[in-house]
Amino acid sequence: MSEVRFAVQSLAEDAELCWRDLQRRGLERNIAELAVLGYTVVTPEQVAGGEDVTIARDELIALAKAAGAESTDFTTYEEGLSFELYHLVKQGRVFERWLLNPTILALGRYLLGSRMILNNSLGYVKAKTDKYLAVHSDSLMVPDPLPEYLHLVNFTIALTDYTLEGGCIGIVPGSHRLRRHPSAAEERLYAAMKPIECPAGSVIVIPGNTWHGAFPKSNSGLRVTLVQAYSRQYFTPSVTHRIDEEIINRNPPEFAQLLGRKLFTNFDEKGLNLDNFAHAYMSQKSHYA
Ligand SMILES: O=C(O)CCC(=O)C(=O)O
Ligand SMILES: [Fe+2]
Repeated sequence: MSEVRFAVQSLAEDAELCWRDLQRRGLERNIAELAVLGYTVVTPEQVAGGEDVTIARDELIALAKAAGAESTDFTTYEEGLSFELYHLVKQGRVFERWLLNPTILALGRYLLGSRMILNNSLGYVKAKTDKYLAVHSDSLMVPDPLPEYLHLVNFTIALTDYTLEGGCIGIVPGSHRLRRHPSAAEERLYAAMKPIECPAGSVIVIPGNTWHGAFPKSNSGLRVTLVQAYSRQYFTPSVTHRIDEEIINRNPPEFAQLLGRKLFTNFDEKGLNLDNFAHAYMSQKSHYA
């Protein structure tokens, strides 16, 4: 078992580390917006996705078409939700790279702790539609009152420009402070949604307590989105963590951790991995380091 450092011993160091990482990436405005507004938009310059914006966009369109999306006008099981693609992290190197985007990871670790795991790896391809996506919070299965700290955060990577006519996401600013899910009536409160217009390559950070939906899409063309949601390590992921070991092995150790390879839970008759177990006690090991 590795040396255990008690969380309180490394508190000052961890807090400094976290702050320096956020500062180095110019994310001070973003964390202030998260606190006050309940969401933030990270600029393409901060995200630095480069060519991976268009590569991922083209791959998602190709995957959607191959899956027959055109035959349903890019609609899916839920009104207002665009065609959905699942478990992208195992479907191409570009999605592996996005999983490790340093700006996303810095914000994720600040919001969810350094042991966070992947909760979802989704793609959306959206065509013209007159339907809204109902207002909701992504803290599925979490009962009211929602906790003040977050269980999960949705990082919505806009791979095409987000505009109101293009059916962008709408967010209800300040809704995170209510710490509850919308009621059935509030799910239709589209007038309270602020359209989140931003250029391709931006990342919209939507913490699990924040109410959001999406606008109808009146223009032609496709809106393309990669969603990476991360959660704290105790929260059951929506997408499976089963993935070829080859993919785990060709990536840095943080990839394995995001795919749940450092969890102490789900052990068998051989029992605990004590290195991983050391992180289970809140008195031991830090949140950030
Ligand atoms: O991209 C959208 O249209 C909204 C989807 C949504 O609610 C989500 O990703 O949680
Ligand atoms: Fe959502």
